[in-house]
Amino acid sequence: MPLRFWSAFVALTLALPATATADAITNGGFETGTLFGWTLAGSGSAKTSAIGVSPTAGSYQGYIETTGNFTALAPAVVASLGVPGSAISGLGAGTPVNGTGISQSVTVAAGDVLSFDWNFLTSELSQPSTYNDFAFFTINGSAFLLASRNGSTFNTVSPPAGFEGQTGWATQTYTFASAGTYTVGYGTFNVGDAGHNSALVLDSITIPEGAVVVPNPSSYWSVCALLAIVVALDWKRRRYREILQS
Ligand SMILES: [Ca+2]
Repeated sequence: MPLRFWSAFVALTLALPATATADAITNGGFETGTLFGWTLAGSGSAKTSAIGVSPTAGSYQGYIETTGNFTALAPAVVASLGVPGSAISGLGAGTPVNGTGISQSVTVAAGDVLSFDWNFLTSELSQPSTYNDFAFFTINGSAFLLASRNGSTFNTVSPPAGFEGQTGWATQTYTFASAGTYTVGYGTFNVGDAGHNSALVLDSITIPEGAVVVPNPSSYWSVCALLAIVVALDWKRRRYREILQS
């Protein structure tokens, strides 16, 4: 009996399939070192801690900015994110001039939760408040303000090179009420002018899809082999008893 118990125990243990967590977001940690998986409108890239901000996970973080030769005019960024201009003006941060957006399409189940880490950097703090640069995220046509020059609190101690302050990392979540395919986007804009850089740094963008069963092919053969041993030993034991009784 003990032998059979342990054989069965081992067989069941080996039969347990491995599980892995799938994610609806592609390259949400930017660990490819690129913006692979994201549609870019403007000036953005994956950056290491060399920019003076450390990623919240891994070696890379996403970086999009408001100023520079490769930024795009606001209408182009807004169109790329798939949101109406009214959604951006509705944020109340001012009329955007130029900046950058990244986005990607995701398919989610009802109740799935988008989570991400963000940090807003700006060099507008020494400028008049008219220049209210801001950062936001978008979900299928709706926009949500993350930070602005006038509305956020900035840490101005040892700011990253080229900036006067940073909000520091914060985590934001969004729960999808209904299943479907959505565009998730991030953007940052200059307000009032096209100079004095601000940037939105992103990391650990994730929409966990729950545990997915990943069958381990070798486990089935292990189970078959162990069951064969159990059956063989049982047959041998019975046969031995029969011989003793005869
Ligand atoms: Ca990362």
